[in-house]
Amino acid sequence: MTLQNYTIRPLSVSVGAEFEGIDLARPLDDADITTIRDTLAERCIVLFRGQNLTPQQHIDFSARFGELAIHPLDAYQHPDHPELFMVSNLPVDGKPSDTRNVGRFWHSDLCYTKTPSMGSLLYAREVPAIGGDTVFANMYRALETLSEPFRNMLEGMHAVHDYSRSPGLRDRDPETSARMVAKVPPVEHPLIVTHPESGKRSLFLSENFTCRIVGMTDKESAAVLDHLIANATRLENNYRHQWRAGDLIFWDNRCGLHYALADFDVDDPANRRHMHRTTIVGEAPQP
Ligand SMILES: O=C(O)CCC(=O)C(=O)O
Ligand SMILES: [Fe+2]
Repeated sequence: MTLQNYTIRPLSVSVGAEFEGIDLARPLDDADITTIRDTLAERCIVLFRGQNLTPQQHIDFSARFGELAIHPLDAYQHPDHPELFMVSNLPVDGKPSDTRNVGRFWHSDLCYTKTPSMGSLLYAREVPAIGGDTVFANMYRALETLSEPFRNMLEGMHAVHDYSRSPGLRDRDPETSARMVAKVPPVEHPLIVTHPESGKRSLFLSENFTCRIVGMTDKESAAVLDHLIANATRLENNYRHQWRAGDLIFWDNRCGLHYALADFDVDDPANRRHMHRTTIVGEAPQP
């Protein structure tokens, strides 16, 4: 049974699927949720355009996919809904928002924690006329497109993910950044992981946060990590989303990376970009 009539179309060869004709404010049954889940695990992101959701409706839809995370760090939360992480360049109490430059490099959300996020649902409330796109990459393909000898070398290896490498910390005052770093000590995760739903294997690493491969020298590690990110994020392996207000993108943090472009002036009041994000709790990545 399905409660709404919709169609699904790919967004690019490598990444993404759009559900057309679906209204997330209206009821969806378990079969619809399963279809969304399966498409997400296969395509790494799913897009729903033209949505008109209250914060509660956004939260209710997200909660059908798992427990919602409250961001572990000092984040900018919606005043009435701590589950909503605000990615916004609108001033807060007359001061520039701390989240006006979130995600300006290739990453998977909360990869620097023991249990990284399963997925995030970002809902665009206001977007600039031009700029502020988000780009996504498919980490199954990032693994598949490596040569067999290279893949064999990575088999069984672990990498260190360390929040203190975040370039965003430079924007915070030293006390806040020390407090944030103390909350999330470095963790190790397998470099090659198995997606718990699709059963397919993918690479698991981010730029900056993923700082070292266990057992390698610093130089070896840097060369390998650079190559893995460069290969993962080749243009052929991307989908670039130009946001419209009302778009909601659900991305899978277990098999995809994303990058929020800093190509517009975030401090120009004419460029309002205001998004609400929910984050689904995930499990420790398994090899
Ligand atoms: O603003 C965006 O497009 C994405 C920012 C980001 O990395 C996130 O919300 O996880
Ligand atoms: Fe992110």
